[in-house]
Amino acid sequence: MPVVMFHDALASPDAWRDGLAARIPELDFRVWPDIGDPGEIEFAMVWNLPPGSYAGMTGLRCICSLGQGVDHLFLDPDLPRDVPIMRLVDPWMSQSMTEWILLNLLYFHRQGPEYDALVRQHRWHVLPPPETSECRVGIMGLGALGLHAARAISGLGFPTAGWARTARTVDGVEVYSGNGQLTDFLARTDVLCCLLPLTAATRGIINTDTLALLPRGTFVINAARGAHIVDEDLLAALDSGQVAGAALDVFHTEPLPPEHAYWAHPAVRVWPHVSAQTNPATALEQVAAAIRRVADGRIPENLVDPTLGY
Ligand code: OXD
Repeated sequence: MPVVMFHDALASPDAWRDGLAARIPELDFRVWPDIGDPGEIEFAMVWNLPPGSYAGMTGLRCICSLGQGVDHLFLDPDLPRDVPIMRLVDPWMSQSMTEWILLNLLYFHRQGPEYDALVRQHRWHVLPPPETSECRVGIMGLGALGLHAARAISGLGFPTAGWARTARTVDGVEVYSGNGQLTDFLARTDVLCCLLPLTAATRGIINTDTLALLPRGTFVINAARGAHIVDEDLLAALDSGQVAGAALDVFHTEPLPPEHAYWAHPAVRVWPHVSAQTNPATALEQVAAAIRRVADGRIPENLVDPTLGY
């Protein structure tokens, strides 16, 4: 069985160690930085491993991101380029993400910001009811998470569109693709949800230019990465009313620094990166399967294309 290394500064290794031991009793599970001879490590389970840590891992056969995103791996200039990279694809995480998107979409759609303002004034006041068929939702990114959310939102009756790098067909979802269709996608979007992978092509994609293409009063939801948004541009759009509000789960710097303008902005809902947390209970099986495949000399599933960065 491959020698496994674990690193996640934010999570305990215990659930992973115990869960993997229950499935693969003979597994040699080591927690970074106490990994012994790095040349013995064959399978690395990592989240935000400090750059340069793969030095000496000459026997590495798989790197497994302990999350759905893999952008943290590419921050390391010394990431071994010839080792297959896999990520988690977990229906539990997709469900969790969809719930979080729905929570924020429905808060906006059901006039949560307006009613909260009325409550603060102790005012009992009834607004005209909102019309679901007039609230057009646009999902940027139609990967495992984006598709799950798009299907659920469309199932509730919201006119739903997705924007992806390449064209595809999704029942109940109008798909726009490539840079050529981004303008049309944004122009028809009243609630914008970002679920894109973070790559050189998507960094800063939500900026003054793209925000200006949205209808006035759009609500922005970001559960992907903080770096998809140019913060100053979003804050300016919020202050001008071009954007009505935002629900943000991810930030350029996490934890969000106490002095950041998002904390105090009345139209911003700040969340501490919890939209779809990694859950060892549901993700263990696929990691165990990947370790067994590597042991058999096979390639694991859910591989990332390093040239695309996701
Ligand atoms: C992930 C995340 O990528 O939690 O899974 O951000």
